[in-house]
Amino acid sequence: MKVLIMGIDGYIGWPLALRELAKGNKVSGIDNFITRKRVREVGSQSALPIPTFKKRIDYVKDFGLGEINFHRGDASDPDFLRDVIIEEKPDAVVHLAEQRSAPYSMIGLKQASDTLKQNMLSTLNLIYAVKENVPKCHILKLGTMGEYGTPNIDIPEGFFEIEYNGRKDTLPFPKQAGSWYHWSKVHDSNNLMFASKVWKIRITDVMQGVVYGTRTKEITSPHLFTRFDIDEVWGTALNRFCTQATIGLPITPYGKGGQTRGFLSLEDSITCLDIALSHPPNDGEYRVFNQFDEHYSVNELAALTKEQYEKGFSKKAEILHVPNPRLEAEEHYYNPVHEKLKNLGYHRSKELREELLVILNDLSHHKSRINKVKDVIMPKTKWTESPFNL
Ligand code: USQ
Repeated sequence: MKVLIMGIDGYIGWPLALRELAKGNKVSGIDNFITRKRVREVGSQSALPIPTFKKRIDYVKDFGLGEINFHRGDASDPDFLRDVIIEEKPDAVVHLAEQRSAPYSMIGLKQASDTLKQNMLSTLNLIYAVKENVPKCHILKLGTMGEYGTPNIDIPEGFFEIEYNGRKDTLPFPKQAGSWYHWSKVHDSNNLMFASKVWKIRITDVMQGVVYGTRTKEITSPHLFTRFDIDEVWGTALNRFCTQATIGLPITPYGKGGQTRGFLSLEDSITCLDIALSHPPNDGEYRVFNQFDEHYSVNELAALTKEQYEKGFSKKAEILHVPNPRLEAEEHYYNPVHEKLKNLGYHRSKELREELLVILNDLSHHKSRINKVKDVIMPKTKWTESPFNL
């Protein structure tokens, strides 16, 4: 299979490239390195050192994994993306090339507008490039569990059957995203669903939870590390908690800490994407996968991180509830269905406690690097105060 990975230099794009190469697939990729640039702009860096992309390609060859055909450019440029699709003629495109930080999108108008424009344009460009050049190609698009928000009822996988005024239909589940970033993914989902209907494109829209971890089966050496962000803008909950424990900062659940989300390890995220690639949808099918392993509150994750750090390193870790910079429900019902990937063979690779020790151990070798960006770990980016209760 020929797989084109958009956003191949990213946290998920890189390990996915390694997995697909290891499976003997032909891998090409695009990236404009904007995440590297934006992380530098907030005064941060990946906690684990990562090589330049040129070096990455060399290491992949040295490890006997094969070759990556790389195209540097911006997916929101339609000509660039179309030309790559024409050259590569992929069987599947994995679209990971979107601005992925909720806090970044809430900094101000410029960041909100860049997020909405670039994310929606990249998806629209991909839809057209596929429709006009490789109409049988499978689009595997990374959406987010955050598209659904936190409704007070169960969350289905994309669609649900509803009866209203005596009539029944199967409809997309209502979306209630909590940041401009999450809304950009909702708009993408709507556009993909429409494209699939009118042009019979095959689409998998993955509603992924929060990913944690430093390793996958293929990341056997620091030369192959993927990026690992920890600052308040680019880092995500559990990865940040492990980092905070590692350098002796308090672990920071925001507000009451009852916010509950679906989580999964990096290894499991890559496995799920690979399963979706190996089981493409039919012509004209738009399918939605809820991709996470288990749901946890941030309080539970903070407590587990503290427990594992204290056990593994015989040192104390502290938990500090800081004022919530976001506007979000801090105590709520949460019960999303996640069956479709399991039905295709997905099962969790490791227990969370075990994975936490792997992350903490990797980070323990990079304390001085992390300490250099210590000042950008505490939350600063605030959702505007609002009288509305989300
Ligand atoms: N949180 C804390 N303390 C922290 C950091 C986060 O309590 O130090 C809380 C947040 O308030 C939030 C939850 O943890 O309630 C998740 O926040 P996050 O920063 O880990 O994740 P989020 O902003 O939702 O976004 C991340 C990725 C995004 C992906 C999404 C999946 O950046 O690309 O789409 O997770 S989901 O959360 O399911 O929407």
